[in-house]
Amino acid sequence: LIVSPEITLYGSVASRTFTARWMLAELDLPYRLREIDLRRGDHKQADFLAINPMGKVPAIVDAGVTVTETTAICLYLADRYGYGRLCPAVDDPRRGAYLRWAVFATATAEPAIYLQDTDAKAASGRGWGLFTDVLTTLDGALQGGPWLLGEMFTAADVTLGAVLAVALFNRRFEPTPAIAAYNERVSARPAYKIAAEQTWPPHLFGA
Ligand SMILES: N[C@@H](CCC(=O)N[C@@H](CS)C(=O)NCC(=O)O)C(=O)O
Repeated sequence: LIVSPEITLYGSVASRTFTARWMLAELDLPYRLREIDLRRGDHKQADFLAINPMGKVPAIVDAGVTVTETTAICLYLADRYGYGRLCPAVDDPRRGAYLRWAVFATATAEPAIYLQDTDAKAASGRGWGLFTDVLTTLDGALQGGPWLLGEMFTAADVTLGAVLAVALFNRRFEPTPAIAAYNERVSARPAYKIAAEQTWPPHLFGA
């Protein structure tokens, strides 16, 4: 079944819209862009709040289906338009690792990297735990490669790759050699480069 996507991406420059754009570019999907200007406050206006009551970008609407949260957007697009690319099939044993790392990227790694809790007692009650545990976990997951599922590049690499790329660009943490090498590999992908240029246009942010 070949479907013709009718995707609208709600996004802004210099934002996590990067992740959605990267995924759309990996799948070579056409989409309409609705620019949500965060400085002007478009994201807190009623028309956008009707799409995402959090008032956050990115969001997509695909033929009437609304998806928010970068990881959900990546998983949705891979399932819907991957046709075997960018995600293992539901009965493939790699599906467990795929879902695990895709969710880990934004539910655990991202808050741990930005908050960097060091108090083990406090961290045990928090969903993201200790930063050092996250670093060890990611380092272990990236020992094989080139991607999280070995030779198969998936949407999980987009969600994790985007979190790591932005955090490393902003020098939020010192990467292990395996994390640094993975970051080099993801940033060399043509779709990553397209999304980076669209999200941080050189005329606004420099090359
Ligand atoms: N958990 C969300 C985070 C989205 C998010 O925080 N987006 C930021 C831009 S990078 C935003 O829209 N901030 C505007 C605001 O919260 O006022 C996701 O993964 O999509």
